[in-house]
Amino acid sequence: MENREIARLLSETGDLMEIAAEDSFRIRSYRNAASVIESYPEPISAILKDAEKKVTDIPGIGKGIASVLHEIEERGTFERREQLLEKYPPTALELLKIQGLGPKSIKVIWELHRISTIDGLERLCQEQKLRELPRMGAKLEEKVLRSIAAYRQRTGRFLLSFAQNVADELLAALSKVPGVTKVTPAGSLRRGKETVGDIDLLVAGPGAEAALEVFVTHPKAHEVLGRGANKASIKYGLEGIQVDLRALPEESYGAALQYFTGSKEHGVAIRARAQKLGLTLNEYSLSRVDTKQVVASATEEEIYDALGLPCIPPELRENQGEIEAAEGVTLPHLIELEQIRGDLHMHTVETDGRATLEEMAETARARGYKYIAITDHSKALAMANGLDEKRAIAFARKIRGMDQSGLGLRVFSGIECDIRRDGEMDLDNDALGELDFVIGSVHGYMNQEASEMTDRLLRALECPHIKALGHPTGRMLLNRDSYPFDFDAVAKEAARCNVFLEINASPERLDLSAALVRSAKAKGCKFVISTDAHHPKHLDNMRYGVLTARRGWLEAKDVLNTLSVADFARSIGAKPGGHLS
Ligand code: DGT
Ligand code: CA
Ligand code: CA
Ligand code: ZN
Repeated sequence: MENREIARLLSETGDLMEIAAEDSFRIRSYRNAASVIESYPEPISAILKDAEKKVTDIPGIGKGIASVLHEIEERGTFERREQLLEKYPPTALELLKIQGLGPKSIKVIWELHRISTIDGLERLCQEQKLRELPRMGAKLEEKVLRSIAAYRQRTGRFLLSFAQNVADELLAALSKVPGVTKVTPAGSLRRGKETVGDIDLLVAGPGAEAALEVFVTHPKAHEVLGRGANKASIKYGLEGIQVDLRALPEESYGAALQYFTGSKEHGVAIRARAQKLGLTLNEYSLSRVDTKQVVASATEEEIYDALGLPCIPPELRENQGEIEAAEGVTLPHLIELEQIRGDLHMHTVETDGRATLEEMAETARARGYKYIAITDHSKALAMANGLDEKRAIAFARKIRGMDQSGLGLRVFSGIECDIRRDGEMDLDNDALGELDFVIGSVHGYMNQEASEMTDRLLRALECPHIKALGHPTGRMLLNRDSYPFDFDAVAKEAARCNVFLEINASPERLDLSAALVRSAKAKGCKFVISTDAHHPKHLDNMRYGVLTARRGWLEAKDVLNTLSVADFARSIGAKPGGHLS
């Protein structure tokens, strides 16, 4: 079993234990083990099989969890989990995804009404019976109904990073098939959309048909939904994401790529443009309507060129003005991953990160970065052992006095300072003033009224030391929407105060969204793209942040962390010290 699957079994069991109101310490040990295993570099099942190794040597894995792991390795599940599943049906876990309902409520609903499904819960609310349960009310009932609607809308979609990993596994297998000359993702994945409904892959070359066979017989193709002469669809892996593969002749690859990349709206607008030019475009070619002569088909560049346009980057293909911009030669020079020179949001073992400053710096240096900012949490996040004023000042001084020559890049002192419920920063100005890069973020009290939240954010922007607004809307993809607030007012104020808006590259957030990035740019905002890494490998998520920035039409000059280290230090007014020699 893969680490990801083991982690899922453990964390689900943690959720079931919470519904069962078990000891919180034990619940935490399951969840903690799940998170350790999920990011563990080696396959846990290999360690379990290896007589010379012990899983208990992994930090976060105690004896109890170790025996659970052995049981999972042997029979794919474990006793504690089975007992809980007897008591609470697995559908109860789905209820945890409804905002407004905690494990305790789910337990009560199950015990009093034997309801464990979303449909059942919806009926309960419609019959106004939820409000009669202890500590619930009419307001909660309305909230739950709204959450159910939102949940239904987002289910059936997957995070971009998840889809990318699945695509990478399949692309590796397909590109090995003899005679396959091209394999590419298309659809929303290629456009870098933050969530993906299904994965669309294209393959070309004399080996394309053989590739179809490899595809439908792939060990993780748990279900074959359809198989034709030149296309097939499967459900992949435990999560059952759908993947469509199309086999194409090489000469129509460009036309197919253009067609299946979409978006549908972009495709419609492009075909209308073709029509005006006396041309017709489909997934095989662009050709003349009158003579049927093929004008272009092998590459996307040739197709756009024949339509009098430069090739429009996939991230912009949403019919949101990109065709007009291409026509007027005003398409932006979109930012590229290689232009990122530093990462300005990351956590270490000082708070809830998993690695030391040195380990984070080394991974960042290996990526070619010239600088990073270490931004651990502030004291409001007591669970994460957040820094108080004293520790924050000590950290700033340590960085300033440090000989950084061995690190190979410059480390700036920073903090992710909590924005308290009233908009006051969690640390005093004396402490914040010592740090080079202060991010202000909202982590709690997210259910305030829109006006209250707006005032809270506006007030935080007045803090003289705040440099960036972290994950500005608080959304968690497929999980939690933005808290309500007046985004335009906050963006305008951020532009006025020179506070950078963060594009948080964590695949669960991608916050700001592309649409808000574009709207904030129009208001004069500047941005920072950061990973919020809690582990060195999270630094790799930068690409998702850059994709989101590209979908928001950003250029390198809109993004703070494309600056050279000297320009960056100057622009944030960094204190001297921490020099490389
Ligand atoms: P998704 O899968 O919901 O995240 O979004 P897409 O964009 O990947 O959509 P999908 O998988 O249904 O189709 C892939 C592409 O194929 C889509 O972006 C454009 C093209 N396409 C599919 N169906 C249609 C259609 O009915 N009309 C047009 N014009 N294009 C279509
Ligand atoms: Ca798709
Ligand atoms: Ca599809
Ligand atoms: Zn945060």
